Amino acid sequence: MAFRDVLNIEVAAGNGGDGSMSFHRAKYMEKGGPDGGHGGRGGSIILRAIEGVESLERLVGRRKFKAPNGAYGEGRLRQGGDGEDVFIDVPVGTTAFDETTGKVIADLVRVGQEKVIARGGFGGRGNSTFVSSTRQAPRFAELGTPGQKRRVRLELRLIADVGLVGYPNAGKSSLLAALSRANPAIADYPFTTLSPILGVVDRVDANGTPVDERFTLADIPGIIEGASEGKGLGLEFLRHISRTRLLVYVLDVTRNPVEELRQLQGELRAYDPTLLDQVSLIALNKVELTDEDLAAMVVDELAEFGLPVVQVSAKGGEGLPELREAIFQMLPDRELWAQNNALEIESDTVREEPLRIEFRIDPAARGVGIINDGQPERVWAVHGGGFEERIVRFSRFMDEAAEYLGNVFKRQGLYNALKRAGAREGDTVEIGTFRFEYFDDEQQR
Ligand SMILES: Nc1nc2c(ncn2[C@@H]2O[C@H](COP(=O)(O)OP(=O)(O)OP(=O)(O)O)[C@@H](O)[C@H]2O)c(=O)[nH]1
Ligand SMILES: [Mg+2]
Repeated sequence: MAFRDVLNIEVAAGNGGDGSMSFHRAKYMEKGGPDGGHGGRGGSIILRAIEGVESLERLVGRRKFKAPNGAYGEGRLRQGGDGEDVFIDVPVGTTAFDETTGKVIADLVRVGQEKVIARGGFGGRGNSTFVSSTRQAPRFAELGTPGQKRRVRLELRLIADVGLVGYPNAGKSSLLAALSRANPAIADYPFTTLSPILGVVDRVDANGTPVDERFTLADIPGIIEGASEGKGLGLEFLRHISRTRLLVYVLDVTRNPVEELRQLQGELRAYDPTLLDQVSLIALNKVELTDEDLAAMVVDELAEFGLPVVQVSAKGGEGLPELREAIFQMLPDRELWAQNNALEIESDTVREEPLRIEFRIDPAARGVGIINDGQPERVWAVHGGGFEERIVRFSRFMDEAAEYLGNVFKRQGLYNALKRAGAREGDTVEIGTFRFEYFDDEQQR
């Protein structure tokens, strides 16, 4: 299966279970107290970062994910069980976008990091909750809320410190192999490398003993002219160097390095101009194939790019310690870089819409519960403030829950707001698909 670093999936969290409307029953007792339990939470869908560069497709395995619903509450105050969360394992370096809004909803940069991408619904409260001094036997319960549903686009970008870029056959994989313990395929034909490969490079002191300092190096398929327009394999893989902190341009000294670098930078710029802002250096490879004077001439010509040039031979080992050391010295600090380059991630918390009251006059003279003598109906439509969400949770028990909801709305200042807006006795209040009569009493102040 081909390496995939982009994958679209659909996720649906579980719904919250409904609260139970139940009354205790016992022998010789006609009707006991309310004993409806709460519904359970719906399961959430959670992305989890695991180690290694793996094809998203193979890891994720499928395209649709559904977490179980929370169970209904039951009589005898039995609470419904929660739906279990569903984990989707993805390689570290995976970013998730909401396909509809385009916003980043998760950016997993550490192994083990988790992020909820679809939140399970809340369970409803059972009728036992709604008992009060004036309401001994509530004949209503709260419904659960729906789980979040989303289309999500996953994108994998390697979390590497340094990226190797260059045309096919320049010797990128050879350099990776020479600098690290990675063992990439190396061959004398273009596009030997088909998917990104990571290696770890240790810093060594003058005696060749490793000191406790290292960077990760990413090798990607060769980039050819037209890559930014989708030619070759390059474009697909450019995203993997978008989060490296340093780029190494690998050039073959025996080809035309100046021209190649110009084209290469052109491709990078066309794909993402910020790639050229990365700290960079040039590894002029295969120098053992040319004489020193010729190599020196090429180095002079490359001066126009204003980048340090290190002459190396991945095959012969020449210049490799210098290249390694140059990278260590130029590599921007990780923490600082992360601070400056963090993605803005959509907040988890659902922001409540502000309360908005709209007035309109309906031609049909149908009041709520009253006949208003053929007069046009005055309607106050309530949006936001969480009122629609709340009323929906009692939709199956509207008549029974009306008084309770009325009190809640009053406490939350809805009637005062309506009054300030100009509502009069007998007007209609509309919340979502529900309508009731506005009732002005002094206590509503
Ligand atoms: N003479 C010489 N040959 C080299 C050197 N480095 C790499 N090569 C050869 O160049 C060819 C291509 O090397 P790779 O490392 O596969 O090149 P690459 O840039 O990874 O190529 P793609 O993966 O196709 O983009 C192979 O035959 C290598 O043996 C070098 O320093 N000197
Ligand atoms: Mg290669």
